Amino acid sequence: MTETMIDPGVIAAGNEKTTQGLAADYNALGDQLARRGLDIDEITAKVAAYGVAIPSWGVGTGGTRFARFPGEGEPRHIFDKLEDCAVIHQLTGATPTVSLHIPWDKVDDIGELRSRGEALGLGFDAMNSNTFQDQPGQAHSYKFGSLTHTDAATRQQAIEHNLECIEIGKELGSKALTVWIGDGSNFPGQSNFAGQFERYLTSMKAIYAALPSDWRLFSEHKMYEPAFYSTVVQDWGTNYMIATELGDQAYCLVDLGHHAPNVNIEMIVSRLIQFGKLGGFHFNDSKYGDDDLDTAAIDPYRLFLVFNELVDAEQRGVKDFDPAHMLDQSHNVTDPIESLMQSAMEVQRAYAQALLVDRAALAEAQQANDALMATETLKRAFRTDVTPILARARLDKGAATDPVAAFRASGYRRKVAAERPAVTGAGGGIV
Ligand SMILES: [Mn+2]
Repeated sequence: MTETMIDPGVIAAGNEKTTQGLAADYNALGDQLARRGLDIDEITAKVAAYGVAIPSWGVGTGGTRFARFPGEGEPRHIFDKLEDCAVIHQLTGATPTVSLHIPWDKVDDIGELRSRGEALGLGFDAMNSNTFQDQPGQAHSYKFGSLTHTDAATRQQAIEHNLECIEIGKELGSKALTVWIGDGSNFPGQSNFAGQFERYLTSMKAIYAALPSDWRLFSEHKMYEPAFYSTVVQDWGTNYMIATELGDQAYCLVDLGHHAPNVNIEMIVSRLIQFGKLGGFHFNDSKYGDDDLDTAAIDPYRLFLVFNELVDAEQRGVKDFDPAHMLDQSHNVTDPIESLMQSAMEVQRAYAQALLVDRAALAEAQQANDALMATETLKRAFRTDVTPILARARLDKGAATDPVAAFRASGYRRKVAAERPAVTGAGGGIV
């Protein structure tokens, strides 16, 4: 029996108020989709089965390099974070797993962490290592790099940290390690590009060699920051070279915020699918750069276009196609629980919309070079309001039809604010 963080009575009372309206909206949408040859219940079942992982660091307020303004009742440690993640999953039914970050989430008793996850109905997704900041008592500093550092002992320390992440993950039932490094340079001439990348590959090969046979290794690219002149793993091309160089268990992770403005991310996704190297996603959004804003806050159409590629691959039956889906965003002015719930639902929305694309009509328009009809075919799916499908999927699994309203009605934030004294400097941040 899963331990619930929110009184199921609060959820039931909220759902009760929306049941009638939802039934009417769902039936109307069902009729509309039936005229397009689509079975609404099949789409609802697919959406209900969809899950996106919550990053443990996302439930705390992020902050920028200028300041961090903590919210009330912030989690003090991983056990508090798990409870917040359980709230998100209970209310949305869409986030069954948590992605941990080591050392921020390090505990003495890993077995206790695993059982706590089980009690809350949560599994553990990809492990994330951290060699972009120094930890207290660390022998060698990462100021000038980690896996690519010019000093062999520093590289070895970074490798060993990643091996430790794998060991912890094995005990938790995780099946993947995500490696993102901040290594790069701030001045032209500071680093030898080829030598630095060679050291990266050698270090990553040592990590890859320790990977259990049923695990995947994800390398995550990011254009810039904290290095402001050059970054070692700067784009998907370099990332693809890494995954190819390492072997079959190595894949590329696409963080939507880690590209230059206007880059065609959906096309990158397609390329990686075509060559069997798409490992997974960190979903978020941005106006100018990085992962600072909530998923679909700025460009929901781009998120839809990414999902259009994923559904296309799914429906074509691409072999071994199983990308990991995770959120990774920084919350500075909202309640992180509310933002993460909203974002999980936005990802589900993009998936549902992509399922509505008339693929036969699209293929026909493409074949006939009918650019207008091709693009309108996508727009037609994107413009369809799938809200009743998402709400119905939640209702069917006992989650909330309106998660944010249920969260506010539950008084959870007030309750944890009283229980959790404010902490500073704990594991929030941007990865
Ligand atoms: Mn990321």
